[in-house]
Amino acid sequence: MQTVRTDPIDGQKPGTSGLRKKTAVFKRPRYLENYVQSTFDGIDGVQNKTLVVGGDGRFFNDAAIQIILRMAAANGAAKCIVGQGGILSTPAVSHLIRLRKADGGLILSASHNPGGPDADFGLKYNGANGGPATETVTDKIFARTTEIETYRIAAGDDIDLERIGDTQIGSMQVEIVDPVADYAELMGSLFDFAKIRALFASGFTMRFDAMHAVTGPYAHAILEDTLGAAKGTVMNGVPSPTFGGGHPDPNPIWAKSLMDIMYGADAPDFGAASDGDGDRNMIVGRGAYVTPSDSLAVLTAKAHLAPAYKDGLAGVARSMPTSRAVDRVAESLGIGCFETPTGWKFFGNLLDAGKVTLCGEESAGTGSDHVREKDGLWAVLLWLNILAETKLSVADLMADLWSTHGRCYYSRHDYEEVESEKANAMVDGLRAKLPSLAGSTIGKLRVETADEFAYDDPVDGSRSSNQGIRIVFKGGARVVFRLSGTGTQGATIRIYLEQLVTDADRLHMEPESALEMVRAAALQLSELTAKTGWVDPDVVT
Ligand code: VG1
Ligand code: CO
Repeated sequence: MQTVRTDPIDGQKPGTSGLRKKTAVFKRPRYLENYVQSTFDGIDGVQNKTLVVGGDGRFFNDAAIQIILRMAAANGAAKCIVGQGGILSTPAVSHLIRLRKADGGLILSASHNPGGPDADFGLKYNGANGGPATETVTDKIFARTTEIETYRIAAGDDIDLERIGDTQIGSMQVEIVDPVADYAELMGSLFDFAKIRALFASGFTMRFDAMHAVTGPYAHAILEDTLGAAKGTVMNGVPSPTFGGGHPDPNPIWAKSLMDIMYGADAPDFGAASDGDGDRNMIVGRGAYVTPSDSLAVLTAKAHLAPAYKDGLAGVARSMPTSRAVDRVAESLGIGCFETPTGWKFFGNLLDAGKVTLCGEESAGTGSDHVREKDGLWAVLLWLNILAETKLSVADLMADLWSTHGRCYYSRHDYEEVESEKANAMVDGLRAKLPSLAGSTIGKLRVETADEFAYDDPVDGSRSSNQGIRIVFKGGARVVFRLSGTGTQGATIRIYLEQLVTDADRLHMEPESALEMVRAAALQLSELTAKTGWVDPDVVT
């Protein structure tokens, strides 16, 4: 065991989910070590604790795990449970923490951000409920990064992460587990696998794009080996340290090859993709892309068709920028609908308190009370269960949702790597205008309410302020402005556009034209171009 003298680091306050930095920053001497020690200190030490450790397989995953294990040993942890090869998806970590009653877990991932020596790395801590660290814990970890003086690490050789079974580092036990088995069993307990197997046996076809990221082994085992989907259903199914040089973000831009298949001749019945760490999902039918907000609404409307949710839902929650489609479904079901700040950590209390069963975000995250993270494959399996029960196509299910509840046209525009001062100036400008906006007319739209979202947690009473600027217009339009908390360079401005349409003859328009008026109003209000010099977004989803 060694105690190494060290200095405070520019840890930066961990963002929407953990700390993300360029890989080169994490590889600086003592950087990872300082952050890991700060994390251990921030959770009041790991003495006699059991931790789950795993990551999405990106560059530096395995080397970082060896350091974390030796530090856990030197800090007195009783045991670490590690995915074979260092691999565990985010939802699989969440499940393992809960299943094994561990004290917490460390997930090595920068999620959908690219991986590699010149790309991004990340580390997040999840607590004993399996969910992301709360704001309070995050603040404590951050505080330690600014005052840290020493870290502890055990000497010794690397351990073999490939060999399933038990080893020791000093007096700490290390158990290497199959990353897929427990997760697959959980999925089998939630869904009607026999029905889904029968669906595939009847000729139903699917493509699942694992994007060279962590869900490959999970999707092979569950979709192909267990449910009988044809070999080749899973594409890009082997995790790669650089995600095949790609950007493992499941949206129509970065999963374009899947989109081309789904909109091409001979498209399969169903398509889906997941992200770097396996917590996001994209759903697309034959020629029918489903926005994540609409997906949450459909799943809410039909979840009772799957065994785990047959008695109905306690309630649902969505992040504030997520479209209000699910609110309309929840209202018709007579269940509660909560609006939380962006990021999964805010759903944890609602799930733990039994107030909600399903949660979702516009950024392709959907999940339920089976774990405390969003869960990409879970969402895909719930869709499959619903398709198997209803025998409808994805396009039919969408048309049904829209004709019953109206359609919330939706789009997010991202402006990436904007200079931070300019992005902040834009937000400050908007903030200053808020008090005088209600009742005014912007372009062709009349403002109903304008505010900056603050969240009062109904369970623990904590307040989270400055969670995005939202402007609601008469006639069902809304725009939200926020700065990303997951980027590693400059600022990313996100503009979220929404327009509700209930006229039967306007339910199948191009989203761009349905959103034209609210987009114009958003640009006028924010003075985006004048304030930042930007005109067109980098990514539109
Ligand atoms: C983004 C998404 C947010 C999500 C977060 C983490 O955050 O907008 O909805 O919870 O990523 O997801 P931001 O602050 O950049 O908008 V993941 O899959 O990266 O863990
Ligand atoms: Co993710």
